[in-house]
Amino acid sequence: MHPLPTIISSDTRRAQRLPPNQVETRKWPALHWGDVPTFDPATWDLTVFPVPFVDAVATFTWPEFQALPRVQLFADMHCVTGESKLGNLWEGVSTAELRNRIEIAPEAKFVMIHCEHGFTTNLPLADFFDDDAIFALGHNGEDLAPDHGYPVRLVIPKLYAWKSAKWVRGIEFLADDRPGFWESPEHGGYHMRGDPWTESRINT
Ligand SMILES: Nc1nc2c(c(=O)[nH]1)N[C@H]1C(S)=C(S)[C@@H](COP(=O)(O)O)O[C@H]1N2
Ligand SMILES: [Mo]
Repeated sequence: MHPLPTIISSDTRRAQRLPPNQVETRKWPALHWGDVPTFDPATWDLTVFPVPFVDAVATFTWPEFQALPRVQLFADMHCVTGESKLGNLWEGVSTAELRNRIEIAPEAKFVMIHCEHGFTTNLPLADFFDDDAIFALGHNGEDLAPDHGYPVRLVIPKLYAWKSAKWVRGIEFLADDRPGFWESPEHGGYHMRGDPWTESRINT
């Protein structure tokens, strides 16, 4: 076995690793809305919405997704409620790997991530394709636990952790930004981008 290529998230090289008003936690609390979904490898798929910004349907079955090339990612994680978990070693598929396999129209500027049970989150395309953005399948040497997103979650280290959507099933490219679950006014109006370093917690 060759060792996996390793990505070091640039935020882990900061002299001060904790963004403003965050405290470090060594535990790993599971935080989410709704129930932990059950995973059925026979019916699971990850679908890239085909229209209007991707020209062909791209659907990955569980065996297909598992066969994609893997990377390791060393990254910190910051929950908007104030806890940060530093120094995670994730294993997964970089979002760049997805970009290499689909044709995305230049009009696409945002993505909506669709998860089990209807959870969604939106993010700018540049953040989705950042060099430390991955679909994680493992954490610190083990498969993800069900309550942390098994089988596949997004990890976007530079944004608050609600953008690191668990149980991902669909990717929708958008020309115009649209609020996801927590970003919607009825669920608190969390920030459309959510940068922890500028404390972009709520849309103002
Ligand atoms: N599908 C889904 N993903 C989600 C959430 C959720 O409610 N549903 N919550 C987010 C929030 S608010 C946080 S802080 C992180 C927490 O990740 P963890 O439970 O692995 O610590 O997951 C994010 N991903
Ligand atoms: Mo969170």
